[in-house]
Amino acid sequence: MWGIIATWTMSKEGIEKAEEILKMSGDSGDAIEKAIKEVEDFEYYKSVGYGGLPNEEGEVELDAGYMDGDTLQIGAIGAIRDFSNPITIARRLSKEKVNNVLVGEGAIQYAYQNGFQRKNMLTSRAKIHYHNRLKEMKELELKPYSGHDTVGMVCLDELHKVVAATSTSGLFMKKKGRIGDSPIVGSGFYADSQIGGATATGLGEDLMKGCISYEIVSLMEKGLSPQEACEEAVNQLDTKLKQRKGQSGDISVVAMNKKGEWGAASNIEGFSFVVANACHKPTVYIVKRKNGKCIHELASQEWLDEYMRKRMEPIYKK
Ligand code: SD4
Repeated sequence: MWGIIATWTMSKEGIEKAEEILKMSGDSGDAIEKAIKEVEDFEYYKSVGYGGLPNEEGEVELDAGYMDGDTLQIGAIGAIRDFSNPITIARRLSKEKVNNVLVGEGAIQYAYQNGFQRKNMLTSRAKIHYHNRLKEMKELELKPYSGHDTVGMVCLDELHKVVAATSTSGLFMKKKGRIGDSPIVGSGFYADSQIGGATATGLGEDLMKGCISYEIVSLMEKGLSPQEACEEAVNQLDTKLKQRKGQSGDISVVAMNKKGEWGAASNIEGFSFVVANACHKPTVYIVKRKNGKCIHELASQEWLDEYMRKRMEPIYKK
């Protein structure tokens, strides 16, 4: 049995690439890296890799994390600039004995010394978004923190290895050096091949308060199904945050257990995810909330076409 689940519709093409590897009995680490690279390289996705939106200072700073559920090795980078595939660097770091999590200049130096591909990740399209946002902020006093979708995936291969990984440009207009949950093990991602894995997307500052990916894996270990674990973890954190500070940021998660069963939950409307396994071709679902429960609605072709049209529509300087 193999399987892979990922946050957001933008993962679909990557999941199709991963499927090719997994159905040939390939390694889950290779499959997840391939899938995430596909998202990182597509310039119209403005929250991951090339084309990602910049920080307050107009620089693209990227975060990524990777965990091998067999060995529990982790690798992560935060606020790296000018390298094309953060996920590949994070995965490489997971093979080191120490120094597994590197940020800023240290991450850049490591990538440079190890021959990773350099690339200016700021596209002209992202520059226009930045320019427009600065203008809107002056005119309307908009909050900078909106417009963000992190790619996070959990993958199981036929040798029963579970891995989890993330890649993101984080929040648009974030402070220089800010990192969210995505490169933080336990918050943005977690994998244990004896149980399963989970990954999160949403407001990193809030996701970290619940160490939500670890929490989901822990709930699965106690016997909950991935769907039950995802819903329980999202609802608990959402309730706790509302009680303690009056509001909760966006919290969306996906998980897969060692049997290939999967789950997805969110405290917002419109969170989409992609899932595939041996009997299920890569399919996009949208999470809807009904009476406190999450249901998964199949995304129609019309919905998918509109998603892509919106991502690729021309933008103009205001
Ligand atoms: C972050 N969690 O940097 C990321 C952003 C994200 O959907 O996932 N957005 O806080």
